[in-house]
Amino acid sequence: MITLYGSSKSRAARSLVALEELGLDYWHSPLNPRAHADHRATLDAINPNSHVPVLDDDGLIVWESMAINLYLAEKAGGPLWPTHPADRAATYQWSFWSQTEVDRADWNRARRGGDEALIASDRQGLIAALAILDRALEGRNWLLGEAFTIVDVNVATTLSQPNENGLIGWQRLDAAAEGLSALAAWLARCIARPSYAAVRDMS
Ligand SMILES: N[C@@H](CCC(=O)N[C@@H](CS)C(=O)NCC(=O)O)C(=O)O
Repeated sequence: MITLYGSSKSRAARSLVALEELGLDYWHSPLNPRAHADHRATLDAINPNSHVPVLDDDGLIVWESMAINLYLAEKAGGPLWPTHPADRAATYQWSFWSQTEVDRADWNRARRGGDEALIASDRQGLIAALAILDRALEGRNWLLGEAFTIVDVNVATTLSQPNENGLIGWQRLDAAAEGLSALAAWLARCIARPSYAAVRDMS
């Protein structure tokens, strides 16, 4: 039995999209620790970091959205999990890149602090990172080429959760308006998938 903890309006959306794409049976517990003290207590018992998402796979607890998604995709096998080591290397590379270069802790500080200079440099830094992804996507439908795989789920959901309608990061950047046309087209393909629609409707 698989349980995924975390509201669809949080980073848990990344793992909910992965579960939908992999076609796995699971139970969703939409923990919202900021709104409910009892949810916080439940979360603290399964993740010492007190963050969602958390996966419980028959008693195996995994936290960190990218770890959860890579674990699920490898375990499920099938078309979302690349068989060639070079493709798996690219999968790890872009998944970790999305966390260190896009979902950065220091950029979260800009969001909370309200410091205009920090917000402007956050925006420039995000655009510079996105330009790297844009170049990698030129001439290809998906990050690994012709096949949609788990790395597309990981990077797309980090950039824009289903409830964020294709706008990127907390500053809600529009890739097309920034001239990132390959990235904009790829993101549009990702968010048009049924998995995004399914998660958008969840609690
Ligand atoms: N790197 C973690 C980040 C998880 C994270 O920051 N989750 C937020 C929700 S979006 C959280 O649980 N924050 C704790 C809180 O809301 O108190 C991951 O990707 O799983």
